[in-house]
Amino acid sequence: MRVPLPTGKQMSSTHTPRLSSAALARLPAGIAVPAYDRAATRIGIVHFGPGAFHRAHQAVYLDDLLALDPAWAISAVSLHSASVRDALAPQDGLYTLVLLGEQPALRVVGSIREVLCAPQQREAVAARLADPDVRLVTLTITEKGYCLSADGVDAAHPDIAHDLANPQAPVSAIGWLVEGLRLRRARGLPAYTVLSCDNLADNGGRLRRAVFDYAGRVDAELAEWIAREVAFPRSMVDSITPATDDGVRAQVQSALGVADAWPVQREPYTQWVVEDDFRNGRPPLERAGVVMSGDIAGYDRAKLRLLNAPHSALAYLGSLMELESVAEAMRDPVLAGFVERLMRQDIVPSLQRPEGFDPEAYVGAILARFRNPAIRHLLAQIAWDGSQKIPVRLLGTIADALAAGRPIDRLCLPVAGWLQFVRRQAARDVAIVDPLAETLAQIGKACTGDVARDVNAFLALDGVFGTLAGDARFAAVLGEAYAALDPATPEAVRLALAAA
Ligand code: CS2
Repeated sequence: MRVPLPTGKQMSSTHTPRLSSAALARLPAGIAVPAYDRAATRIGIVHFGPGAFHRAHQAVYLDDLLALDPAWAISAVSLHSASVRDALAPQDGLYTLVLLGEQPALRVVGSIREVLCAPQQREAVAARLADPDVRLVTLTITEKGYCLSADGVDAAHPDIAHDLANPQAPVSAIGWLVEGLRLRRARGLPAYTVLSCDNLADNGGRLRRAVFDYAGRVDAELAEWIAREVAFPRSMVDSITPATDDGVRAQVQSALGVADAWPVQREPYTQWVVEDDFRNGRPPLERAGVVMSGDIAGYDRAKLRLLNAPHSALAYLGSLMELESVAEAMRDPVLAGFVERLMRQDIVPSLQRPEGFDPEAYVGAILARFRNPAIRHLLAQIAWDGSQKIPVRLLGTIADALAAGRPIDRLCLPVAGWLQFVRRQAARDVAIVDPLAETLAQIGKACTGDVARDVNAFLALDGVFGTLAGDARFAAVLGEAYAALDPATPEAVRLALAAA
């Protein structure tokens, strides 16, 4: 999530000294700092997409790991904006993590040794990708950053079209991954492993297909080399990370006595499950609490379906009910009751169960996390990018339920909630944050309440509903849910949810 931030310059004009390597020794007791000599670490990982999630999750695991093995510091590369680099470079890559437990705990994270902005520092990024010390490239670029089509890469996506025409001056993550691999092959270096840390079902498999597809269009021999040499392990990531706001920045400054331009915050709970499929070595991630697994499909599905889908349900239905945050939505008995039924009765039956997985305990823990009163996680943040999130979070469960002959009535309500949310934002002229924002605004504005007409306009969206777009049963139940939520006032939504 990109939030406007004070730039380095603006921060220094406050005259409060800045967080930096030099400031570390003077921080008050009680603030955890890197437990290793940062100068003695080496960059072994290039990470694309150093947003709040990466910095609150993966970079913290690596911060623990660097105390045990200095070979895995991070070069953090933004693909578009310079805001992370401008905030963190003057701080020597350091930033604060606020853990939102009963008592907030603060920790300065040191695993990011270098911060680059790809469009402005092309050579430095290429040099890192071709650095023999770098053996792993990780990504958190969100669903839309993958530019995926059903079975590969979306060649019509403007960034991919650009890269196909200029493969040695890429702008997309896929373009950079392939250019880095080309450089390594040309220099006789072993390939790096590519690890997606995004919330996508089968993230590694989908990324592998996108990379092969793209590489095949650029250079067939390179594509063959990639097929032979590059591993794309799957992973599941989990930790609730509300966007940084001025309150966190002020809290950090007062606790540290120095200014941090971009601290991050997250719940204490964190999980990272990684498929153990690496070439050319890997960080000893298990020593930092990462679960290394032979098959992560079960974890992956449980997390997307049981945590993210309810999150999206809360986001759309809760926004229509004029609620603001997840904890507030969970205090509404009608909405919370609906979401619990959705999880237990509709989603749990669709899961493959990884060994030792106890769905009841998992559901209970997620509900408790959603209720955490120390976290103000805005529904508006979760509502972003619905066209990318709805398919991976909800539509798979619906397709499975249809195939197994289970009802889909409740499952269609959050999807209908998204449709009504889009319609309401468009009617209010509020911008929708989504790669399909323009199309969605047009569809939303054209909605009249004629159920079949409105729903069909959404079903025709390119690449969102997949095979469900042509499924008459799905269209009918989605239409009923859409009608039940109409007019999408808090009262109408409450009535519909109470009855579901
Ligand atoms: C959320 C996720 O913003 C969203 O869409 O559902 O970011 C969620 O908080 C994380 O996946 C939790 O691991």
